Amino acid sequence: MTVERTLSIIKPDAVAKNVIGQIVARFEGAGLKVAAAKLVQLSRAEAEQFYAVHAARPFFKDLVDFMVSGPVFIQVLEGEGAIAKNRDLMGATDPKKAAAGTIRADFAESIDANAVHGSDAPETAAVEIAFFFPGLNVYSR
Ligand code: RTP
Ligand code: MG
Repeated sequence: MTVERTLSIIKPDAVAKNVIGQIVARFEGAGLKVAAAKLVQLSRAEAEQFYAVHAARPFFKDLVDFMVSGPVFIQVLEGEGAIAKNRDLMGATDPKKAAAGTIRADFAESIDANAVHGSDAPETAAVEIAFFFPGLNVYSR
């Protein structure tokens, strides 16, 4: 396995629930390192651009409304197989279908307010990291 980087977003519902630390602890507990992090309020334009791949989907407006409804905690996570590892830790998109013990099973409310985002492939991870952390500095430790 190779060391990868992936983009994680702790979405407004989980930030509002005050569980940033509990979610980060799961990433760290699985061997992922936080390589960058920031708490930000997304603009509509940023949320629309970030989820542009879903622009034609019926849920797009609800998704953007939700992503700008409060601050989000955005991280770059680094580690062996980080992209798939993060997706495993997150669980299925719909929390009702998410496996027990996953972040979405434990913290998500609904398919819209589903606690976390994670990049789904190396190509999307690279684009998403560059979108939120242009000129990223990564510190060895
Ligand atoms: P994400 O991109 O946020 O990590 O989630 P994902 O890969 O598991 O799911 P994706 O298919 O990329 O969808 C992005 C977000 O759109 C919302 N969604 N709503 N109502 C619906 O049928 C529906 N489908 C997707 C979810 O909030 C999902 O996280
Ligand atoms: Mg996705």
